[in-house]
Amino acid sequence: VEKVEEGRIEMKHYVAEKLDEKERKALLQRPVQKTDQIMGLVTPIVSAIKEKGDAALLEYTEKFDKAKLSSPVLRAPFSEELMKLSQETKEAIDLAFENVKKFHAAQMPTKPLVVETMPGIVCSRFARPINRVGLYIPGGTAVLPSTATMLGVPAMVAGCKTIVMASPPRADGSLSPEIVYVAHKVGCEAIVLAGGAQAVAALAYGTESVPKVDKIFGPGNQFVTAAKMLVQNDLSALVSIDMPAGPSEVLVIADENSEPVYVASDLLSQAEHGADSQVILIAVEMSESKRKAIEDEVHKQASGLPRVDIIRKSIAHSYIYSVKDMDAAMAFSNAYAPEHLILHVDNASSLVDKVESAGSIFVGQYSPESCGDYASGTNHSLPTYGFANTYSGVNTGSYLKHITSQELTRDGLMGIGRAVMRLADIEGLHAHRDAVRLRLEKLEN
Ligand code: HSO
Ligand code: ZN
Repeated sequence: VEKVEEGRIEMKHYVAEKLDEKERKALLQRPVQKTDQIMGLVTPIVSAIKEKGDAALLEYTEKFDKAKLSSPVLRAPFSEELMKLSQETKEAIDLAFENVKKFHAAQMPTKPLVVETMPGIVCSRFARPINRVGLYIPGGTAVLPSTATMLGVPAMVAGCKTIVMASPPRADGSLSPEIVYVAHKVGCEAIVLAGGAQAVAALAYGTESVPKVDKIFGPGNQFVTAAKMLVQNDLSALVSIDMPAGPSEVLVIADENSEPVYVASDLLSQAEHGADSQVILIAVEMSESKRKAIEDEVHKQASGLPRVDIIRKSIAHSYIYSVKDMDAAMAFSNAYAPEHLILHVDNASSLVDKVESAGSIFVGQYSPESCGDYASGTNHSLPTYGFANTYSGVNTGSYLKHITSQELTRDGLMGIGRAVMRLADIEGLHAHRDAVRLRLEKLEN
């Protein structure tokens, strides 16, 4: 690890060959989240909403967001007044909306899956929308209307009947007009003017004015995440969540031919999200001078950004990792399972087949993460913290459930009957066996 100049914004540097197995493993670990402490703070908030409904919700919004509201909910139709936007903003949102809609509509299963497993036995599977969904749109250090599009469009495309959004209001009680405009476009029926654990609890249990939902989506800080986990575990809420969410992250793979200006800008666009974000650069067979050029760019670009203070903190637990070849880079990336993977190398598309775990991939130097974050069509709600090894990002399927069905003919039952009776006997479940036996006996007569 090199010495850091005073004030310089610099990532740590490790060389694969100089690390032992234990040190390499440690690099795969995300900065630790203090979940116990957070749970202790969130539990009473969730209980208060469950017990006192709107009154508690209004109280927390006044306490945490400094907004004194008369009602915690905005109901559709939303007035024009609430979604006043410049033409340029409107056009940008509309363009993003259409791309996200195109890509997510194409994910909709078109027809039931039907398979005849044996003569006279037909199994099928078809999708139905989740009835009521709640979408959490973060406020905090950055308001993210793009998240309203990413969560709202697939809900609309999937055909969810009730779409409810929740987002913390500004101190004057208003919401960003971009969020209201997207809510209007997706056919959202109510917007809860609340944030944090209290908003999640209101969606999970419902209150006098907040409609209860069946599934809660959306990123958020540690309080939002803790509340989602808590309500998911409360069987009385009967609510599920999209995925466990952690701090945002990116892993960039670059080599001697990569453009330092682009590489640095991609690292920084993730680093500016939050102090807890992590950005990693895998340098493949890279000369020291190329690496220095990227480091210089990181410092130079970061110094001119309004969120430089956040970046200083996230860069402090970010690093460059030098490896000898592309196989080593891909192996590390697959083990880390990044939320975003950016391939800044020639022939980037030929590497896609080698990716085993990642939330979303950005292929080649003209595919910055920003495009996926806002407008290319893919979803930006992605698994973090290594959960990309088992979870998919939010997609149209996240708003659907699948029902299976089977229909047996008389011949079908005769063909399968002996096996079913035998298996029921093995389990000692005679009612199961007899449900087949009694039918077969009748058929034989
Ligand atoms: N990169 C974020 C999504 C986002 N970026 C929203 C800008 N706005 C998800 O990790
Ligand atoms: Zn982003």
